Amino acid sequence: MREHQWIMSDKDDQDDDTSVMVQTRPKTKRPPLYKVLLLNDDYTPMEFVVHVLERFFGMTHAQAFEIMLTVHKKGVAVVGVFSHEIAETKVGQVMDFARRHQHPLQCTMEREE
Ligand code: TYC
Repeated sequence: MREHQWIMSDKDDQDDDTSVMVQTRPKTKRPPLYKVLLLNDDYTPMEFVVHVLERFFGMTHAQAFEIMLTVHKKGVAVVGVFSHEIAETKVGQVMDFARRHQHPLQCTMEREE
């Protein structure tokens, strides 16, 4: 139904002005999604990153290890895609957990195209 369009005919227009009322699209726009990104650094232990991915992103040990290695080699990886509120919560949880353990691990979010 996203492509549906209509133009209200004059006889259905209740007010007495002469403007043309045009509804171009039904209002069904989905909210934007946000990628949560994990960044590499030289100091955070690999096992800590694996633990973060298991704990906050529900990954298995094998999945977490694979993503951790991708970040280690490429510098950054998407670890999940969420609504704005959930993405903010995940970033906060990771940053807080890393800070409490005195690791410089960085986690950010980015709006999806
Ligand atoms: N590069 C880190 C090391 O060699 C490991 C690491 C991986 C750090 C992923 C951060 O997001 C990260 N200990």
